[in-house]
Amino acid sequence: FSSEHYKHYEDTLVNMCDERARMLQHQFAVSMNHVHALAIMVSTFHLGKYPSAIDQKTFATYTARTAFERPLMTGVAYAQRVLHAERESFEKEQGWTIKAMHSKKPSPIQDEYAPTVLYQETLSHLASIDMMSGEEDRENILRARVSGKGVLTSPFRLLESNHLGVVLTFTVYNKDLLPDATPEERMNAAAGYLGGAFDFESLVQNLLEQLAKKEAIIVNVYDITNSSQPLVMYGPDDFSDATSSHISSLDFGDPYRSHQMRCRLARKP
Ligand code: WA2
Repeated sequence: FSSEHYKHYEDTLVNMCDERARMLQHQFAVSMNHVHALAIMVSTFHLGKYPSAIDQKTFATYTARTAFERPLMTGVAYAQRVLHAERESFEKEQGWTIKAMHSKKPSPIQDEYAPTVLYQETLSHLASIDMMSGEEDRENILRARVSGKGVLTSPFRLLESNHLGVVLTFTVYNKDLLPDATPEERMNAAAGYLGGAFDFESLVQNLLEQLAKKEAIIVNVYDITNSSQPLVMYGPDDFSDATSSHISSLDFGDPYRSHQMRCRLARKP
C-alpha cells in the first residue's frame, strides 16, 4: 500500500469516528433534556398540586408515549425522598415496605431512603426499591441534589438486564431555588429523584450499528474521569493495538465525568 492509500484510510477512520461521536453525543443530550423536562413535570403536577395529578398509571402512560424522546434509555422512574422519621407513615399510606436493592427484602434502618414510587413499565422491577441502597445510584443521588444538575454514574451492570450502562439522575425540589442556592439549601429542598438508565450494551450498540460500514470500524467508549484508569462503557475490552486508533471527544453533559470515543479499523490497510 502506498502512503496515499494509507492517508485515505486514516481520513476515513477520523471521519467515521467523529460522526459516531457527534451522533451519540447528540442522542445523549436529547434524552437528557427530556428527562430534565420530566423532572419539571413531576415538580409541577405531582408536588405542585394537591391532590397530585400524577399517579402510577398516568406516569406509566405518559413516559411510554414519550419514550421516543429518550432513544438511548431503557426507561425512567421517580424515587421519593423519605426520612426515617416518615418511614412508617409512608409505608402505611403506600401499602408496601421499602425494599433494599439487591436483597429485595425490607430495608434495614437508614437515615433516609429513596423508594421508587412512579415508573415507566420497562422499569417495574424498581418499584418500592430504595435507590439509595445501590452504590452507584446512591452516589448519583447525593451528587445530583447538591448540584441541581443532571448527573451520571460510572459504567456498571444495570439491574435486571445486566447490560453495561450508566444511570442519569435529576433532583426534584419541593420549592423554587435561586440559581445561586447553596449546596445545603439544595440538599434540604430535595423531595425526590427523577432518572433512568442509558443502556450502552444494547441501545447504544443499535445506534452505532445503524451507521453504514459497521464492519470496517471498531468503536470503544470510555469513562476517562480517572485518566490513569479508563473504564470501558462500550466495545471490546481490549487495549492492544492502540497505535492505529483515533480519539474523538465526547461530552455527555456532566462536567464531573469525562468520556471519549476511540475507533480503529477492523482490518488494517
Ligand atoms: N434505572 C434503571 N436501571 C438501573 C438503575 C436505575 N436507576 N439502577 C440500577 N439499574 C430513579 O436516580 C433516580 C434509576 C434511578 C432514578
